[in-house]
Amino acid sequence: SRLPATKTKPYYVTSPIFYVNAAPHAGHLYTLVLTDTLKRWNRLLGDDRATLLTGTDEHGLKIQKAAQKAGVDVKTFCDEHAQQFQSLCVAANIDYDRFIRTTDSDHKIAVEHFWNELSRNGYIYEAKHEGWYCVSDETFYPETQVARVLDPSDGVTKTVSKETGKVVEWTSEINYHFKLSSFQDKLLTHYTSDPEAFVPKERGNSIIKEIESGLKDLSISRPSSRLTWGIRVPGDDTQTIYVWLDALINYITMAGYPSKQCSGDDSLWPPDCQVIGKDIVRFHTIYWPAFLMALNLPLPRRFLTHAHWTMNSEKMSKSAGNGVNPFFAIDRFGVDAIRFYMIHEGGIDDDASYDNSYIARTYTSMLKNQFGNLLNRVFKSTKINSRQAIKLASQPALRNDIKQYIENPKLLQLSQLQSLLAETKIQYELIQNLGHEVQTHMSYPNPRAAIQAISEMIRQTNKFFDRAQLWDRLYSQITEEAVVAHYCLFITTETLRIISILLQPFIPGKAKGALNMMHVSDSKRTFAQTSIGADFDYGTESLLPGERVEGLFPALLSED
Ligand code: ME8
Repeated sequence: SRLPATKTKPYYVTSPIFYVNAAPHAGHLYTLVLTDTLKRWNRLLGDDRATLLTGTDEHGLKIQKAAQKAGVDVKTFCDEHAQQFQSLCVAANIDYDRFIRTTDSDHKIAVEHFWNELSRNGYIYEAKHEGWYCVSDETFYPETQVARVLDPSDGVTKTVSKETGKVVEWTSEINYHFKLSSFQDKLLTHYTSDPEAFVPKERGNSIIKEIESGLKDLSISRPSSRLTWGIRVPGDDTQTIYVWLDALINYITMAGYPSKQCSGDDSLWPPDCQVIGKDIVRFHTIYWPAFLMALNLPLPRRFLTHAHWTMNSEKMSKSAGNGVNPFFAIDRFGVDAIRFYMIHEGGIDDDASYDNSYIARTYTSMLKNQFGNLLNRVFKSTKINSRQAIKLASQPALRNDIKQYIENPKLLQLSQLQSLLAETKIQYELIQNLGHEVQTHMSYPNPRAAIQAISEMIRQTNKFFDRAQLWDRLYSQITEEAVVAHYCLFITTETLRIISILLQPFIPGKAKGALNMMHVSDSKRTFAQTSIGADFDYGTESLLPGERVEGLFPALLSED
């Protein structure tokens, strides 16, 4: 069955697929949350087919050795760890369309086909390969990129990668090579003609330099005697496919490769954005596009590369053993508090230091005290009937009055009302522009700037609302005062409605709670409703005296 014809292909975003050699930590959660926010944002824009792929990277020496060390059969070992990453997606509210595992059978078919095509197009040859192999990084390093260091823990001198500090071992073997060197010029042309490919741009510069300094052919298989855990080279059982070639192909397995067409408007391929950490940029922006070019397949449109979370100035990692357990963090602070913190404070350009007390502070000061309180004051108050203000604003009479006052402020006798109306006008313009501003950041994409713009709006609206002193004015005997106060209240309810719609991709649970609290109908929660006056059918009556309500943002038990 063919998909219905549409003008554009579905938005497609991918996360890296995670190695299953250890349990997930907060750094993995970050990558997932960024990816999820992008997918949800595109759904919000109205792309019902926006798709997110995540999963696990299960083959290779690193996993084979980890399973051996654990004394477990490799597939059982993978099943257990893959399950943990899948559970993390559920706990973190990651709206994935498929959780792919490189041990899935359709992926194996895709990898074998891909290999055969590379070979048919003349890009694979057999040769002796010598070099420093790093199991931890699953990569060969040239002599210039390794160093001898003394390990103080056992007094032994070891050879390590200069880039990652991980131990390497000298390896000499016959294996298959990919003609990466043939793609040097094509890659350079591609990146110079598409400067938007790297986000942030600066991260592209070092890759471009690396390409310019010359690309060597790439070893893409290992003897099956050493590497048993992987996909065999088609037609040569003695060799197993290099784990990075195998892993990268997962992104196109999802698009139905090889049985489905991988170009054109009906195709999921290529990805609109691939989210990756800064440690895996080379694999994704040199090797991967070269493999795709060798098959004349469309290239990923953009790479969002992010920096790392650190603990005590060191990268949070499985091997350093300083990884924050993301399940504990979610349990302790709530999933949306973590998502909010990570997007708000997480490093795209520079590393960010993970800090529990800061999670609590961001949640309490911004979500609970500013956003939550304002929601309560407007929609759960005995003094304010937001429903009535919204109804009034839907009628021409109030709008005509306001229009007159704006055109001729002198009509307002009270000077305080003149200044309140002037401030309301500023608030109107800010909120009317917010959707566009957030969209600009998200299309770059820069989720951090997007959420910070929303936070800034929340801060601004609190100040505006405090100064407005509405509860004294809504019931004023002076008609003009009541009119301005109702309009001002309407602009506040609109602000909260629009902010809550825009927050859905970032903190889906709490944003939904906020929209429910203001009685916004389910069908009016998309980007199309983020302009003032797009919805007049929401709002709440005032509470009865003594009526109590559950807050949307409960206090945290402890704040350290
Ligand atoms: O690299 N802060 O898997 P992986 C932020 N299987 N992000 C972090 C991080 C930290 N402290 N630590 C790790 C792999 N990450 C390969 C990918 S894709 C075809 C294959 C990020 O489990 C890291 O940057 O080691 C990477 O993007 C992701 O977690 C998965 O890391």
